[in-house]
Amino acid sequence: MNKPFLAAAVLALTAPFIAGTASAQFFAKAEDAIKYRQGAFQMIKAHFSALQPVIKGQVPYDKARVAAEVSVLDVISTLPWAAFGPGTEGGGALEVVWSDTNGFKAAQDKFLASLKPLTAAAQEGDLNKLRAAFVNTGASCKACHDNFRK
Ligand code: ASC
Repeated sequence: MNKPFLAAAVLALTAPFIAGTASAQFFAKAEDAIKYRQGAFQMIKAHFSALQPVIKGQVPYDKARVAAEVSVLDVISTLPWAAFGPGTEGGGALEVVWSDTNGFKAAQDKFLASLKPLTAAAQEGDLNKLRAAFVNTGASCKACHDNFRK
């Protein structure tokens, strides 16, 4: 394989990642999109739950660790949504995800917006603010599960 061809091939394969992380057309099969979003939600759950002992006062508040955890959440919270493209119905998602796209988008936005005060509290190092923001984010998780998940 000559070099220009290889470079073009690599670009063609990686372009979807560059153009739009997890853009819907990246997934070859619906099943791939379902697995991707479920994996992303598992990571979100793991990193959100990691804050719980701090929130509950079961471990001492370590500002740097919490801030690092929240910055991971800020990134991974953006990942699942593009994997709910047309034709990827299934998994744990209710049909309403695809029939009420505005409602689903609003629920996503609420979750993403809830991370802003969480991030601010984590950077400030204020445990009381962190607690309030954590509860608010958890409520946005639950609201979306109640309305859009089986
Ligand atoms: C979690 C988790 C969720 C949310 C939700 C909040 O820790 O895994 O899905 O909080 O249960 O009500």
